[in-house]
Amino acid sequence: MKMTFRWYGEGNDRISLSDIKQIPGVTGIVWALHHKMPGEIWDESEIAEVKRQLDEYGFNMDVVESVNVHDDIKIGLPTRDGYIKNYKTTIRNLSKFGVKVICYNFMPIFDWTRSNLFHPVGDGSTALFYEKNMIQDDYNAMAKYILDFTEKYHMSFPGWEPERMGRLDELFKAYEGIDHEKLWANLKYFLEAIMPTCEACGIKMAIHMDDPPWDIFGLPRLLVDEASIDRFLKMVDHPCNCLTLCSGSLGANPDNNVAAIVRKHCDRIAFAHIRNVKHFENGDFSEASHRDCDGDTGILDILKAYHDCGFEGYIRPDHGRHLWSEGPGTVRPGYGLYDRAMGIMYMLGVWDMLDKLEEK
Ligand code: DNO
Repeated sequence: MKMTFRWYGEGNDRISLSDIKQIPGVTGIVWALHHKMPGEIWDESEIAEVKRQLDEYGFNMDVVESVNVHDDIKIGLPTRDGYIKNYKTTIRNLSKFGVKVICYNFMPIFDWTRSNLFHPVGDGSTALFYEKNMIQDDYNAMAKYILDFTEKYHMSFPGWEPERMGRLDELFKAYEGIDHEKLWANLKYFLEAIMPTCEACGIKMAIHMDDPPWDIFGLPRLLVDEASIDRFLKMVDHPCNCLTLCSGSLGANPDNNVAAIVRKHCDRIAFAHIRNVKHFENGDFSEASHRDCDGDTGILDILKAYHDCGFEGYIRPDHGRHLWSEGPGTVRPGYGLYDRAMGIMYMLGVWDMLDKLEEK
């Protein structure tokens, strides 16, 4: 496996490349052009600038997260073909700089959704939290909570662009009538259109799991469990049609056995997100440290499954808690430095030991 770290870019992340360089084992930066709106072409000159920055520290830029998919593609509007054409141009431009994996999602309107960004964990740290009752009908209240936060602290979250969030009612109207089957069909249309470009460019499209893995606010969500992953891979059975297997997204549903999914589909997992989640009886969940016993995701079983399968793809610690000096205004929710760095050391510790045991 190849260890990576997500970085939001110069001027957009308080963590520096020099900070990341000091974490053992990281070879690549998971990056994106975060100022781009879904549907916009990523220009070569902009990609070249990021490459220059990463080269200075000897990091590769093999994985991009995310090139967001325009709503018209997800809804299946006639305008989708123009946006798909742009997407293909972006794929070609990225491949010129050696990019190998594009992580994206096909969630309608919202990306990951939480009710509290800084929930006390109990030891002085805070973490992202999902309170089931808070995410029921009032999508405007939930979006307002997130947007007030991003506005107050001058940041934006990928997938939560204020331009899109500012017309939520309009977006919900546009998605009216898009049920699971229509969304599956639109995903198939998109993938079939871009697969030849991906193949020619040597790029794998790695879909992110839906987070949380169930419908929210009446919007359908597709990548939620083993059966839907089976369906997805069969639907477009192409080696460039791959997964970003996010243990925390899937793990929010206690019925999901992530390690079993790894063993079943390891050859189609291009990118592994390792995140730990702790469940509460009432359906709420909190994110947790990467240590196995701090959550219910089965981090050790998952790492063992990747190791047993000889996983050679990219991996990164996903959300971490906010520690020590990290809090609102000083850290991107879920993307602090310390807990993710500790997550890497935990994962590498487990991995190195598994290597050693194998040698015997
Ligand atoms: C959460 C991330 C996701 C992911 C997108 C990919 O923090 O893992 O937001 O980047 O869903 O498009």
